Amino acid sequence: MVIVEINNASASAKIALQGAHIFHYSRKGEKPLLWLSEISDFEVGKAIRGGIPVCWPSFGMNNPNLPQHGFARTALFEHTSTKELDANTTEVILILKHSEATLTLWPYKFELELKVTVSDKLTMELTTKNIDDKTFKITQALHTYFPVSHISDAKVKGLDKKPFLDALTNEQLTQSGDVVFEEEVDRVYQEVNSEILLTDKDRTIHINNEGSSSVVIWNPWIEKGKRMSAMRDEAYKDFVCIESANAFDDFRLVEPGKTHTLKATIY
Ligand code: TA6
Repeated sequence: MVIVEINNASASAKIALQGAHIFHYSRKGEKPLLWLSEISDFEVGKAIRGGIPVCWPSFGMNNPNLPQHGFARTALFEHTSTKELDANTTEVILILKHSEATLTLWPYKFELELKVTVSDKLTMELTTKNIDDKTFKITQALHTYFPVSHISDAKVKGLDKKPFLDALTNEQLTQSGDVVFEEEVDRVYQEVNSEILLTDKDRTIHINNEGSSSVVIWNPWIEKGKRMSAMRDEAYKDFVCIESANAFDDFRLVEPGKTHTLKATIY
């Protein structure tokens, strides 16, 4: 698998061209900010388990005609540029364009760009451009896997009183207090427009999203964890997914010639 490796004065990162998949980011002298399964395959055609899968043009099974989480996470992106903006900041651009294969799955002409800025923060800007003559609908996510000291220490703050869809029961509920993990959690929070924090014993991770009002929180817990591909049975204890999304009702319509950008900054 071809990867882009970045090392500057403030951080390091690794991005696979398959899926524009960032699978490592850490600030100098700090622990990695992304969780990566030790037994992930790194096999062409299979999504890497961990890091930041790009789910596009459909989140989950929001478009039942497409594979789960869309096709971008296993498609080969083109690495179009790397710029050293200063000693602490590197910008990488990766692009995916429609092809015969994508048009068979999803009949629209598009250009999808992921701009990754690596500094003391990691910033992703996922821009969808419609170069077709018909409007299309997208749902999407930057499906980030964050490592935690232990799942029972993890708390997600910033979602108190937010409505959410419980994807396990299909119920529409309202959050009360922090999100904690004592069982399988698979929820789509709505109307989210401020910073989210993930805390555990050792640190606080900040997540800021733009161009999005939905955030997915996921941990498979014990039983689903055992069924997940490319993941040890006990791995559910080690990570939480906090996904910067446009999911379900937060879909976006992109008109011909127009763009939509989903931006996430984490540190
Ligand atoms: O975003 C949460 C979710 O859709 C879960 O339902 C879950 O199974 C997961 O993503 C991982 O999906 P994957 O297709 O990568 O196995």
